[in-house]
Amino acid sequence: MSKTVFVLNGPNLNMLGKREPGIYGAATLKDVENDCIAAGRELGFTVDFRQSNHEGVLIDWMHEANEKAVGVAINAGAYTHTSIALHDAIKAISVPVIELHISNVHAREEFRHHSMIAPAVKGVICGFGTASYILALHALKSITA
Ligand code: CA2
Repeated sequence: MSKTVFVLNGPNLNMLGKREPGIYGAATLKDVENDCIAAGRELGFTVDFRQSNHEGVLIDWMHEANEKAVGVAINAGAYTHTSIALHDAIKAISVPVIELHISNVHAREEFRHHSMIAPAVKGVICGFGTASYILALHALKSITA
């Protein structure tokens, strides 16, 4: 039986493929969702893929994941760099969380070098374009029974 994983996306990721293709690529968030669903199927996961521009919604989804999912992959967008509340939500749940980024945040502006959520997650994947999502699913597979 397949296990559910949540793939969560934070602010502005609904713009993927519509602006800044030089940084984030040409794929839309719908393309990424379809790729995650297909990769998830191969790995034995049912992927529940969501995006919100609102911090509190992402926190509610973390709590929901704790009840419904075996793990979470999150691209928290700019909340990565600011959100103590998201850090606390990740600490408050018992399922593993993988932080992911499309771009290599360490090769970009200084303010993107620090992640508020990195100390709370199991591991971080960044810089592989939208393939970072697929790599995060593989990471979840490797750490869930
Ligand atoms: O590289 C990533 O995945 C980021 O999480 C993307 C965030 C950025 O704030 C992080 O530092 C790194 C930004 C997401 C906004 O996505 C857009 C996509 C297309 C056009 C405009 C924004």
